[in-house]
Amino acid sequence: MKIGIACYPTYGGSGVVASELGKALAERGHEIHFISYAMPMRLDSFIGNIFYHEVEFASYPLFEFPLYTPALASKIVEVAKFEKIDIIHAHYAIPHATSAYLAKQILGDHLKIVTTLHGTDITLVGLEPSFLPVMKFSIEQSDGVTAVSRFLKEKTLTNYNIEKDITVITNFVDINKYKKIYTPDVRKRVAPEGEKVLVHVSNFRAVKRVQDVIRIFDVVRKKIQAKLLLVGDGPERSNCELLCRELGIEHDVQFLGKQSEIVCLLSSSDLFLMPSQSESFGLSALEAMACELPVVSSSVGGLPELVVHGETGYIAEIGDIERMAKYSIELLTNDSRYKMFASNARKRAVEKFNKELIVNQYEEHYQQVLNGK
Ligand code: GMT
Repeated sequence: MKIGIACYPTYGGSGVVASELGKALAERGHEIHFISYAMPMRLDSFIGNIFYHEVEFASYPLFEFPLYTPALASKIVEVAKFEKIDIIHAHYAIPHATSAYLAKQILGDHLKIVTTLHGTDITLVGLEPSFLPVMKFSIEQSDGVTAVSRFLKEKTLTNYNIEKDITVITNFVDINKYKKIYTPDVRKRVAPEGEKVLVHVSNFRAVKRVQDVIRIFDVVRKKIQAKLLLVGDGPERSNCELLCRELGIEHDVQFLGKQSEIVCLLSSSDLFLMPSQSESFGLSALEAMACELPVVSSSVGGLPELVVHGETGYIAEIGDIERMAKYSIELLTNDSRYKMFASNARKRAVEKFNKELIVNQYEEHYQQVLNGK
């Protein structure tokens, strides 16, 4: 198949899923054309069968805001026409599904659109009155729609009052790349006194509740010797640094910023924290599980579909810092339970969310869309 992928290129779950999916499809012999305003983060090396088309958008004194939606639509038209694309896969509905719809109107019905709903495109941003009608329409006009969790599918159907068949295709992980590796040097640098290591990876938006991560760690640290690794960057970073200083724990917390080599850091850690306010799936928690890390998370969104309470980690109400800290301490002080959870976490990633399995589901979905089912 010839597949065009329209996605955000930045540090974020939808761009990661789009890039990893494109790479996996290219390895299977499909021709993949990425369309975005910058090179997607994870397309960092040359892979045959993968092409990248940059969306250019002109500025003009009259335009107070960049007009990305029509510029993206024009680029989709150009790529689809000249590269003879079969399917445009729009990742994150705003504005990708809308631009794809526009392109289809220009090119005709033979161009098929698959839209994957990722999270805040449905639960937050898409609900804004200024987006909602366009979102609903663009989703309804897609030939195929997938959502990354059962939770997100239900939210879409109810919030947008959509009567559309939505296929749940979860996030996935490359279990050969994401696996525990031996990292004695890094571990020694991170935790020189043999401390336990807690880790959190995100884009530091308010929705991730990174301050809760710090408060959970503060409670844990009072009971056991521990260090906290914070990976990623974003709007909440300064507030988080301030909080660490206020709590007097700044020497035990390392802000590592955006990191591309995450496996080594996960392998040097013991427990992953994800106390999000909203999370349609939780890709970074899955990547941690594949590296044998139990996860302590909030119970929101799709997280209970990923984290099995009492088997691969624990879940608690949003903001219940005491409980999440209690669960963390329980795991970090009980060696046999910890080992069982760590191995269960890896097993669940391998059995339910491994790349081969999920990419098969996307291929099947494309085929159904092309067959008009
Ligand atoms: O909604 C977002 O936060 C943005 C989105 C992204 O593009 O980074 O993240 C979402 O998509 C990921 C990949 O499908 C999911 O694993 C995340 O759970 C989801 N984030 C939220 O729902 C907050």
